[in-house]
Amino acid sequence: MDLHAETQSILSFLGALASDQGEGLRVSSPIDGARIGCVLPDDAASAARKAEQAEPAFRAWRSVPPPRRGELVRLFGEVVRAQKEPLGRLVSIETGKILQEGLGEVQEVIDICDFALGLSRQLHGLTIASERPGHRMMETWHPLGPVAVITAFNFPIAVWAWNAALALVCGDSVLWKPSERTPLTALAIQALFERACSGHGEAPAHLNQLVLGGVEPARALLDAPQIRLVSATGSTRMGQAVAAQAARRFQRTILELGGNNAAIVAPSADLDLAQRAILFAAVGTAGQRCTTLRRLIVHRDLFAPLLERLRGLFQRVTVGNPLASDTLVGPLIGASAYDSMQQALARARTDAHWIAGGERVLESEHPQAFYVRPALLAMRAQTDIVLEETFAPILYAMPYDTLEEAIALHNATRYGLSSAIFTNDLREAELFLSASGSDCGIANVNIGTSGAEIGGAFGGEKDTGGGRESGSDAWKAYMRRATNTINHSSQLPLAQGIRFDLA
Ligand code: UN1
Repeated sequence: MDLHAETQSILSFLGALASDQGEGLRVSSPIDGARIGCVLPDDAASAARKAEQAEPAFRAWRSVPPPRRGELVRLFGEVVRAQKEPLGRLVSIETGKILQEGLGEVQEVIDICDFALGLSRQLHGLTIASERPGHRMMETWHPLGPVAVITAFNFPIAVWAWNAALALVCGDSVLWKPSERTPLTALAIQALFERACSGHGEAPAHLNQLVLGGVEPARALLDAPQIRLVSATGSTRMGQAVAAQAARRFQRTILELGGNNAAIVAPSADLDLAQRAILFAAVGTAGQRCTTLRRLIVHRDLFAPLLERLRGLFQRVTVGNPLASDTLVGPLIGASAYDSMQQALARARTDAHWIAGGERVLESEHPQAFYVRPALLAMRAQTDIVLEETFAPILYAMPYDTLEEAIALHNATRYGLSSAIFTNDLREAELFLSASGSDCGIANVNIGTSGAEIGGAFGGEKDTGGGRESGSDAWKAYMRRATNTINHSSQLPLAQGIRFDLA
């Protein structure tokens, strides 16, 4: 079966009808570049209309008790669980990530639904000691309003789910603008969500709406007065535009932007473990995760032997059709990703001792697709190109002599998403995790930079945008906090001891 036929049959099996409308936004698979569907994009007017519809949906949903809201997320998680296989395949076809990772992404959706279900009974506020006799203080968390979620091609459903599962149990309605490259998985998810809604009974119409297309409908969404929170994943440039636009209405933002993640390999590291972790983090998803490992800072004594090992692994890794079970690296998302990779490699050439890999493969078989062998570069120093994020499988390696120097190199980028140290030395590990260690939102020991679990707060500092999604207390961004003071006495003492008595 060709990819168009397979895509359409998965979509109709999942209940997403009319997913090839013949005109509008053309969707192609990075596997072979061929068309797999066509969807009608929203324009500014239809995006604004959907934002208006999100308001009554919010008003109805906010009065449904949180555990009942959790029940909807549970039902949705069940539907997704039952369709893990076809959904995972669809993710693979539309993004080019290998099937294992497509299935992993669906699992991430299921996991966050489980998390959000539990959370729906734990939207806890505080009680606070009052300075006044006969008074009590407390915090109450209330639903916030319609939430706009803008997601990127590389995690076409998981990142929406991190946001939507939380927003829904918090009592918000959701408007989802997926990447222009991955509207089909979004249509499939929307169909499954509608199915869960119809089994629930209290879910209002327009609780989660899709807004398809590019910059125009996204801008219109941000302009809509109904939107109270914008959660956006993508480039730092996009995040700056979103933040500036949102600031005009004081809309909250959760920004999950670029990363230039590094790992330090210290002298006591378990190299067998480290090399496996490094390989997955650097070449998994063809280097197209925001958590991808892009810089390796290796103790000088290990530099040559570790790089030799990695060079062998990079050479051996199977690049090809992401649906084949032995493939570890699928295609890049498209021509511009390939061009950026080649430009970065050309710029890095003069700064490198040597470069292995980086070349295009399978070009004659798939002239419209962009498969590359992951590139490993032994650098003379951490030069300008190393400090840039290139969304492709390029790993730059630099030697270091002291851990202080390694941490300085590590923190020298404008980004601050994910980081790791490989060491069996407790002092080194703790220093890396301390206030004077990694400056990232995620800091790991003896695992790679990618593949975070949903239970932790996900996001990073500096030009990564500062947002936190997914686990821990990230839910608080999707609610508004009210501080309540209750006087249960018959006196009226004022705070700060102020006296304000009529003579
Ligand atoms: C992303 O690349 O935008 O930690 C998200 C990870 C995944 C999520 C990545 N769980 O690599």
